[in-house]
Amino acid sequence: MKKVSILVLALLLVCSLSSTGLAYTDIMTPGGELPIVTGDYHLVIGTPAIATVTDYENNHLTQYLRERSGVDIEVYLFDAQEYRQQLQLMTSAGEKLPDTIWAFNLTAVERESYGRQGYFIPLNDFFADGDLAHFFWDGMKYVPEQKQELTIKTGLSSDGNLYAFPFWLETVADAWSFGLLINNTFLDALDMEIPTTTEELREYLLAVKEKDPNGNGIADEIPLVGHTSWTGDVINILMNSFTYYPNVDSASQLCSDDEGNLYLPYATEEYRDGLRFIHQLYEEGLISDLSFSQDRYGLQAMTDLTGDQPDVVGAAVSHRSFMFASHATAERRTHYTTLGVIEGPDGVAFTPTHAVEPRYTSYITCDAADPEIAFRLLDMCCDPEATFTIRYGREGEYWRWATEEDKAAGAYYSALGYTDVLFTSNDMKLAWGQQTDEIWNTNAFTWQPIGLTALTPGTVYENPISQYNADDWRDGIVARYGKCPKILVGSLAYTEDEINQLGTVQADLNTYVNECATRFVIGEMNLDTDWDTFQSTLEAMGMSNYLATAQAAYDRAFK
Ligand SMILES: [Ca+2]
Repeated sequence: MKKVSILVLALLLVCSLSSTGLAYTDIMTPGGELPIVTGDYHLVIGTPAIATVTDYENNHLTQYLRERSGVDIEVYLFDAQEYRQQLQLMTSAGEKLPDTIWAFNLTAVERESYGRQGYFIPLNDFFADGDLAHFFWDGMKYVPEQKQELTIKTGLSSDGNLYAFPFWLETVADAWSFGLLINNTFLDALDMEIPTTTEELREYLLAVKEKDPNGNGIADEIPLVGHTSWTGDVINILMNSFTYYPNVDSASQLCSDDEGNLYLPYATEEYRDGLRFIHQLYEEGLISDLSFSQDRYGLQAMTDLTGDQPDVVGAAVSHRSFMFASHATAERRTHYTTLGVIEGPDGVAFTPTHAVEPRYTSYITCDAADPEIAFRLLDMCCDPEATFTIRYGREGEYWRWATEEDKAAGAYYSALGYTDVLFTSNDMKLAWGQQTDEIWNTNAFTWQPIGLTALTPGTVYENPISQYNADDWRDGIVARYGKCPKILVGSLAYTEDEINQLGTVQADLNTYVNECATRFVIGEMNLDTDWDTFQSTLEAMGMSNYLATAQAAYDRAFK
């Protein structure tokens, strides 16, 4: 501990030589005004070079940032893959760092380490200054109230410092994309309604198996199938009719009751009940074995059919876009209805989701001559015009402000209360992901909270399949939206001691649980005779200690 303190002190001394302190410079305008500077000012932004960006210097976004801020921005490119190691080498060699580093995916531990060593400066005071953080605080109106406080809190290191500038990227749909799509032509053939409970689902799947809903006289139907890619986990989806279980995008499998008492769902009897139900479906031949081995393309081969090929899939666990090569125009897209939640025998009806957290990937380094100006530049990125330009490219070509006509058409997610229409990129060509010198192909420094991304109009399509695709998916998302516990547990800031003590226990537990869950479902493990061994193995792996440590970290940050 003492050794660390001396190192920190030494580094702070090195850095303080190049710093002019917290004084505002004569050329900086008041917060919220643009440009940021009214005289010559040079500043270096370091960022990993994204392969699809053909030119950073003569890049529309670079020019835009320069013009709007008044800052003479130099882009220092790190290697696309090796940027973390590069930064490590630069710091250990005592090289001068860029003033600010953007789109750097560091872990919370790495972030804290650079912060504690003095390479990244704490930004708490900058955010406390409402002027400096003008666009940030103004943009908070697009963040749901219960998440506003978390914007900074979730990014705090265990020493209480915020070493990164938080940015949001949350669409309405992404966190609610996990669930079932059901074959409505089979429902019609079987004269059944859309199932809303686990028992109705089981009855439907049995009927698909036994009653030849595709009418070809062959028992070729596959009642329920998922895949091993994103959104394809059959057990995860069905479990949420018994106990809440977060999806794969969650920072951990930790759950919480309404008072902030954490628990691990796989240690509960409700979880065992869920496995019993899923095992029963499996035993009855209602869940395809392929669910546990095939990737998304395997499912696509089963559902993206044409011409005389009969439908075979009764229900799919997937994102709709993984079921078809082109989901907006696929011939069979209209055969599938996106479901909301399925209610279990005790009334549990959740959808697996995760706490969407801000991105903490932009830093101001100890070598920034005027951290306020670097901060103002990041703050400028929170302005909607800047954000849309970073995300889409130039206004008018790649995105535009909503017209009266767009507004009259109504908002796409009006059912969720997002009734305003602000902008659209519908029917505009996108630079995103392409080889481009228009943007930097990253969302890492955009302010796109859910309340901003939702402000788009509904679109009227000429192709009825495209219209069905847009409407059905939206209706499914709306039906799942918010069907989760009051508290979702996100990333926790562990202390260095806790990290050393925990080691890889979180990942190890998760791997072991996933493996056993599949084995319980397919009958390789028995829910009556092997359950206690399952629990005692989790215990031997360090489950209780992990939970207690997580609770302590949670309490420090949120209680
Ligand atoms: Ca058949």
